[in-house]
Amino acid sequence: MTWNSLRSLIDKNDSFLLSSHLSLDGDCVGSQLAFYWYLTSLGKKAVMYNHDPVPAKFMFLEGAEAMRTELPDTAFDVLAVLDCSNLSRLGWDTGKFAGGPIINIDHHRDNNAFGTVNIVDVGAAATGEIITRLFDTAGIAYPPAVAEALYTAVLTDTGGFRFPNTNSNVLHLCANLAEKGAVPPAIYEKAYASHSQAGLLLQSRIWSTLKFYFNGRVCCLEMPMSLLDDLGALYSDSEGMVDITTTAAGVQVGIMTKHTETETHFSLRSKGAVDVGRIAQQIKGGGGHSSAAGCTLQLPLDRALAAMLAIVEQELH
Ligand SMILES: [Mn+2]
Repeated sequence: MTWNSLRSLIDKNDSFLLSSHLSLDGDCVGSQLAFYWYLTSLGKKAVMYNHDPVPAKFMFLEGAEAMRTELPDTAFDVLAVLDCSNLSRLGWDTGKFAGGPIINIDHHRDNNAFGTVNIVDVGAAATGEIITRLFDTAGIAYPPAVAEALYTAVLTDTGGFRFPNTNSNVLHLCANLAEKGAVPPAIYEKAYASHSQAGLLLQSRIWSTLKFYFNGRVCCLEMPMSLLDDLGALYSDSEGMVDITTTAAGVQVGIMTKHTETETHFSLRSKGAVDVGRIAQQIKGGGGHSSAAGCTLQLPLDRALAAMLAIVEQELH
């Protein structure tokens, strides 16, 4: 049913603008590339536009160079939003699409069903998983480059098959993608083992901030944003560092701050005992999944962290 309504919306229209949430991750990139391939294979006109650029490590994916950071002037029939829980998370003004058809394919729990067609499965590990299942259910044969994009989406949104969303369905799906041409060790190397020297130096500085709270139940890392300029590193070089926080035995909540003098962003992680999505939702604009979430406070680090720890303490077991 969902596939039929998606397919009829695609059939009735000719041009599509694809977009994903701010600060693109592997799922945003892989899902867009796969959906872009599908639309163009049908002879449709499609453009991928995002507020933020593709992280360098995902540029190996075929078609990634076509993803733009400048909104095209031309009109589009349909806005297709992938891996994004609401329109404001896109980070750009979608006003000109108001009232027109919008496709919403996502797995975020706080997705507000903003689309004309909504394919939202909060049980899916990645939007790439939803798209793979749509293709497979519809019997669509896709080339190895698309299998690679979809595998990258699922690999990165499961933290390299480590997060609580990793299950037998996900592993079967990825085995299927490997059979269709995705090469797991090659994608691992691109996604997780292609740091720049400045990026690895940045990580060493972040490691050195490690602290524990509440008898080891909370682990925290800090990244002053000024470090990026100091070292010539990129914001994306810190991606995945937050996951270090939950590798200590006994940790229930992992926190990584990214802060300037006036603003503190929190990335939150859980191994399952605590719902960090619920923690993030207590702060305006925050949200995410039960095992990975984020929010921002317009406060300097010391005051923001004190406020966050007070919220987290209520959720600990
Ligand atoms: Mn995702």
